[in-house]
Amino acid sequence: MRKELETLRAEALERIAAARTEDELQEIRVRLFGKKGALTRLMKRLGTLPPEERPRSGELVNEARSRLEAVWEEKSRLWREAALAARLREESIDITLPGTIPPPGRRHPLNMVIADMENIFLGMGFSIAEGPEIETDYYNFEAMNMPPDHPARDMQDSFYISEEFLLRTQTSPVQIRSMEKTCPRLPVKVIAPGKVYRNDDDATHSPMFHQVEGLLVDRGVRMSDLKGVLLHFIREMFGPEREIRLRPSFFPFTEPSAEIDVSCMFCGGAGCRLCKGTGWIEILGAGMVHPQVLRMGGYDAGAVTGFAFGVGVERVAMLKYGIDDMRLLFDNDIRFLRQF
Ligand code: 2NL
Repeated sequence: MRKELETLRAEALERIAAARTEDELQEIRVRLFGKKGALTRLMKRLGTLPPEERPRSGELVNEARSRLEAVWEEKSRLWREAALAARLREESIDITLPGTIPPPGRRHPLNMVIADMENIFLGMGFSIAEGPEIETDYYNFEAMNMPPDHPARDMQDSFYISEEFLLRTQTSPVQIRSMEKTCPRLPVKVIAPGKVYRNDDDATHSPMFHQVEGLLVDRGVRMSDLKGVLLHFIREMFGPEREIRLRPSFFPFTEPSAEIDVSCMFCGGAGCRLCKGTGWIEILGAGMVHPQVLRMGGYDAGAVTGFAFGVGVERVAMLKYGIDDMRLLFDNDIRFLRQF
């Protein structure tokens, strides 16, 4: 038996040393130390030896077993370490390399135009007012001199949320709220930029668009003040050569009312495709605040007057940047937006 053990030990050491793959190494483990492995079988045979030989033989088998286990374990450990080292080498990164820098974002052209308008009116002493996009029927229509069933409501086909609430069709409710907040002090001098909503959707209308409205209420405000403020705005926006002209119009919330045209910024007024040969482009609606609207804002319409105007931001952006299709402003195509 001792001879057998010697041979087994020598062979096993050789096989461990010769093993080239993880599979081979695992197979050796099973064949040596497993339940039916060579060493286990020898151990079981100890019982068949004469009693006086058993202790010494047992010792020898155990000794061989721990030696072989140690050798096997050492080889296995070296392999595991080598495999780990290889993986670390492969996966290691150079943390001193510069990172990937995300391309910087930029302002949307509509927000650039809104910012321009804000700066122009801030320069004339106006404040910027904001308010909710979900409004009450009262602030959106009634306070603007459009009582229930007034036909002018049809011009602004609206998105109602309930009997009482709707998406605002203009930013005027913000200005009514400004009057309420400021009253009885003077002046009220605000612009209200923001999103507005109307139920139409085609090549030239989006159900959501942007508007900037302006309001000045004070003692002795006249139509000439409106003209001067809007002329300054237009020239800041479209260049010092621009002229404006006022045409009579109608809004329920202003009296008198006017459409304001700007001299064509493409042909300078000579007539071209953009201004349809007229030399003028419609750009704003405006007028003197209707006495009823002043009263709704808390003011004495006998003591104060005011002017108001509204301008579509999409329209201004299209004219300023020469965009011929409004939908481009809402598609969010980075190739388009990158140009501004
Ligand atoms: C347009 C142009 C306009 C107003 C808006 C306004 C606001 C108050 C009082 C009176 Cl608080 N008016 N805003 C005035 C004239 C025109 O927008 O084409 N709207 C349909």
